[in-house]
Amino acid sequence: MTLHRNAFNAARRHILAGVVAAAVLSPMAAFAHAHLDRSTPAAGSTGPAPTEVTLWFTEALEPKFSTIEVRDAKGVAVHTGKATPGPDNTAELRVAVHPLPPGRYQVIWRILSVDTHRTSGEFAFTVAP
Ligand SMILES: [Cu+2]
Repeated sequence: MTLHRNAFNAARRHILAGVVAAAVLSPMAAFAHAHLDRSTPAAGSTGPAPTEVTLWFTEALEPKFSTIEVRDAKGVAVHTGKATPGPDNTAELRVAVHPLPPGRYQVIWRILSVDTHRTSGEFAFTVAP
């Protein structure tokens, strides 16, 4: 009897695992990967020095596994600390930057979206003199 019950439980666990896997896998096919929707400063823009760089994506992110780097024209990192999620938007990621002198800056982002897909990209903005 115990044996039967164990076998039954094992079978049930197996079916349950299948159901969970199906539930996890099916939305993946439906969702597009997270792409950069917009940012401040905007890609290609010229303007005043920002105190932080904020990126909004097309899908929710896993902030722990997502990064933003900001580098000056010499490739020196000018961001301070780690990228953090937006206060009430799971598709938002921001990073603070040191006071930025005029020049061109590169933003390099690597993110893990909640559908477990990794995407990355980069863009530049310019701080006006
Ligand atoms: Cu995806």
